[in-house]
Amino acid sequence: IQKEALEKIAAAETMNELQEIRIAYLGKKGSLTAVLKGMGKLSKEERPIVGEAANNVRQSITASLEEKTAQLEEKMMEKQLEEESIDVTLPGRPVRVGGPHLLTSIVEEIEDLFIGMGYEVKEGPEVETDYFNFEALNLPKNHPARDMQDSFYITNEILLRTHTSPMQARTMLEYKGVKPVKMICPGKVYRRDTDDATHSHQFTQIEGLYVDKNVRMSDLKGTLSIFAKKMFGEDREIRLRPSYFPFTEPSVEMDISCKVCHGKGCNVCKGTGWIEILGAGMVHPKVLSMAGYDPEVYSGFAFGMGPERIAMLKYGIDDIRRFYTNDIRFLKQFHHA
Ligand code: FA5
Repeated sequence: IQKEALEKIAAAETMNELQEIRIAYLGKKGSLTAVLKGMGKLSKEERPIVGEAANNVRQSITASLEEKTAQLEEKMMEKQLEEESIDVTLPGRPVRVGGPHLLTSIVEEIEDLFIGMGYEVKEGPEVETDYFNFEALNLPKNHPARDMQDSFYITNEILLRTHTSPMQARTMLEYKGVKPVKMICPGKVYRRDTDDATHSHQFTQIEGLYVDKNVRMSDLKGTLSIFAKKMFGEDREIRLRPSYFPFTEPSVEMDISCKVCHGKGCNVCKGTGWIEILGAGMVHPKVLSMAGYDPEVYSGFAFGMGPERIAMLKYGIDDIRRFYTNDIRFLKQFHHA
């Protein structure tokens, strides 16, 4: 039995095999166990001799099993180390880093420019009340100019804001008619416009508002001129055209000079050499007084611009939808910006 067991142990290659050998010899039904069980049938003289021999065999098999188990464990460990080892001399795989979206960069650039002129940056709700989106801006119910901005209503009184102008009224109320106000507010706005190369149903605006004593139209023109030159270069001209917004009087639209281009893919600056980028004007006295500022004491200007249009002009982007379709080949071009 001993010889046979030791040979089998020496030949075993796995832990499972060792376990089987242990059961075959030392288990309850194992062959050595059978010898020990059969001792009762032996004579008094034979018993101690056979008993001692059987115990020796048991000890030798047990010791051999232990030794082999240790050997196999060591082998497994070596194998595992070999398989899992890392070749530190292999060249690494490049990690791709993302960058800010072009629209984010443009908005931040505009923010920085106005922060430099003493403006604070505010944020307002995208889900807005009819009161702030329209009424507080001198657009009472049934006012025909409400049609200028086709709206997404949620209930009768709540809608997705159609512009960032509600933040004019909200900020003035916050400052309670005493402190001067100098803020810009970037954010998403929503309109039931049909999407095309220059229109989107959801786009970005940046509102600006400056209210103080003795703010004049020439301050507005100077501010916008500085903005245009810093954004597009010293050689750019601006042009203010008379316009109409119910919340400013007088109202203007600002065009910026641009190179005329022709042909396919030329949607940004066709024909005239000018492109509209924002609406602006002197804050209407009614808007001032509704927000608690005395129009006899305070005056102000406001503007609202479209950063998508500004980026299109700056980088010659032909279609506003490129901002939202997120083609990585398009976005990657602006990661330096
Ligand atoms: C307004 O929304 C006024 N609230 C702006 C304003 C603010 C006037 C303060 C006076 C004082 P308007 O609808 O023209 O105005 O939009 C302003 C700018 O948003 C436009 O000049 C244009 O740059 C951009 N814009 C308007 N509609 C869209 C559109 N569908 N998709 C992309 N940009 C748009």
